[in-house]
This record gives sequence, structure tokens and C-alpha cells, in this order.
Amino acid sequence: MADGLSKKRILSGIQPSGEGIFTLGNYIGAVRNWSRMQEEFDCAYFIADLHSITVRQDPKMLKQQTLSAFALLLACGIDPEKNLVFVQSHVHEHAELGWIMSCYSQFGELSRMTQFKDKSSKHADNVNAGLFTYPALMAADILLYQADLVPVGADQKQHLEFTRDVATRFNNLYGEVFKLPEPYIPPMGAKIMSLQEPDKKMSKSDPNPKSKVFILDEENVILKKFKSAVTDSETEVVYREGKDGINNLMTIYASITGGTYDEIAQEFAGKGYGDFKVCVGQCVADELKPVREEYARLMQDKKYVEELMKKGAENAGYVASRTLNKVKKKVGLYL
Ligand code: ATP
Ligand code: LTN
Repeated sequence: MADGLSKKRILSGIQPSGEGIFTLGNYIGAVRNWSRMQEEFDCAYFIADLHSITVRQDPKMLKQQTLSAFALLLACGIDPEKNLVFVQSHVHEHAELGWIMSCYSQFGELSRMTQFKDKSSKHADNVNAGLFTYPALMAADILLYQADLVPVGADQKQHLEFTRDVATRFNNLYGEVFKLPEPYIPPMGAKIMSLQEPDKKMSKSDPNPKSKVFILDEENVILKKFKSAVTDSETEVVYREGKDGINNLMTIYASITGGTYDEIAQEFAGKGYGDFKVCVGQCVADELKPVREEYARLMQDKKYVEELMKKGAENAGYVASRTLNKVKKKVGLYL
């Protein structure tokens, strides 16, 4: 990162929770873009394990999934030599600044967060304080690294607005401590929908296994899931309102092959949905094969992956501690 000073800093995180780690939606909508941005930007990517425990997790699974998720970031092409790649809980500055940020967050604004409202109604038996202060920790994640740009999906935009509000409040009190981050929508960002209910986004936590493709699914599983994807009663492969299922398959195909909707419609003119589904499934399987192979290779050498985790945390800690120390001084904590 020798030329890190001249490049804008990108930061993003992904939770390791959810069965089977990352979906095709996470891949096309997030992780694949993260790896493409590493030339142009100075990037920091992390596994948000502290955020995952705002919902009850099985401890063994969480530990396993954290390792897998980290290895998967590397397998998707994120280079730990060029970027900061780490596990959130390994860098204690996140939890520390998270606490400080929570002291500058208002009850009212946290109560208005739609994710809090959603998750507290979904997990009504465990509406814990961490779920409530989740955005303060996320603000800390971002502000510690003085990130310029934060690639997030639409669901996280409110949290980014909140981050800017808290940072502005803090800066108004103590001077320019934090850089104000902007949301970043990557040029190739696409929203991938469920294969079974194409009006809903493909989500790790969807209980229906046929609704989602995992990055680590084997080729035959991927083909099968695409064969059973819900479409419509027409026969024409064309992108049009009301054809959510076909539109979604076309989006997936386009984002992997780079073709336009018109080109895809031409390619499949006169052919049925069956042929189209096989082709989409095959191109997804081909795209994910090298990722799966690299992941398998990395996971054979757990020690090596753990070593990279450790180095990543050290490098991230160096950057994070500079911001945290500045904050502590400003607030009046005795250093
Ligand atoms: P959960 O089911 O637990 O909400 P998720 O699969 O929706 O998980 P997140 O951890 O919320 O995934 O998101 C991680 C990243 O992946 C975010 O940047 C988000 O915008 C992106 N992402 C998630 N699902 C999709 C999707 N279907 N299409 C495009 N991008 C997605
Ligand atoms: N809340 C995010 C994950 C996340 C994140 C972050 C993303 C935690 N901290 C900081 C960007 C920047 C999610 O659930 N997708």
C-alpha cells in the first residue's frame, strides 16, 4: 500500500453468519466488486463477526464460518498484500470506538433504524442492546479507517447516513477528527433476486434452500437450482416488467457474461426457458469453479489462513489505533 495516500479508501464488511456463507447475490452484488476495486482504491474489507452476535449464533458454527468467510474473500481474489483484510473482533479498536460512538448516538435516532425494527420483530425473544446499538459499531468500523467510500446495499444506506450524522456531531464538538464517508454503488452492482420468489432479494438467511445459490455449491447443485427457478407462463426470453423470474436470470447472465439484455434476448430467440436456464446455470457454475477450487486449496492449509488473519489484524490495528487515540484524546480519556 505504498501509494495508499493518493488513492481513495474504500471500506466494507460482511457478516459471517447464515448457512453456507456467501450467496451468488453476495458475490455479484458485493464481493466480486470488492476484488475489482483493489487496483483503483486503497481497500479495507472485514468479516463483521461482532455484528453477527447481535442475533444468537451457535458458537462452533460462528467460529467455523468466520474462517470460511475470510478464506472465501481471499478465494474471490481479494489480495491481502494489497488491501487490509481482517476479522472485526481481532481489532479491538472496533469495540472500543463502538462504545464511544454509542455515547454520541441518540436513543431516538437508533430507534428509527429500519433494520433494528425488522430484526427486533424477527427475533422478538432477544431484542438485546447490541441489536439496538448496531449502527454505532458500524459507524466505528467505518470512521476508524477514515473511509471515503463505503460500498453497501440499499438496506445499509440508513446506517451510512447515521454514520455521517454521528461523525458530524463529533467533529462539531471536537474539530475535524473523522472523514465523512459516502455510500458507493459500484458500476456493476446488481441486485440478485430469490430463484423461488423473484420479487424478494436472494438472501443467505432465506429458509428455502432452492431460493439461493451458494458460492461453494457444486456444479450439479447449481444446475439443479437454476432448473427449478420460478419463471412465468410465457416462453420468450426478454427483459420486461412483470417477468421477475426471467429478468433475474437475465441479470445474472448479463453480470457474468457482460452481455446486454438485448444481446441475451437475441441469443435465446426461438429457444425455450429450459435452454436458457441451463445456460445461466452453466455460466454461474463456470464462474464459481475457480473460486471453489481456490477456497478448497486455502482450507487445506488452515494455519496459513490463520497467519493471514493475524497479519491482517495487525495491519488494520495500526491504522485503527491512530484514529482511536486521537478520539480518546479529544474526549478527555487519560492516555
Ligand atoms: P442476510 O440474509 O443475513 O440478511 P444477506 O445475504 O442479505 O444476509 P448481507 O450480509 O446483508 O447479506 O450483505 C452483504 C453484502 O452483500 C452487502 O453489501 C449486500 O448489499 C450484498 N448483497 C446481499 N444480498 C444481495 C443480493 N441478493 N444481490 C446483490 N447484493 C447483495
Ligand atoms: N451491516 C453490514 C455489515 C457491516 C458493514 C460495516 C458494511 C458491518 N460493518 C461497515 C460496511 C461498512 C451488513 O449487514 N451488510
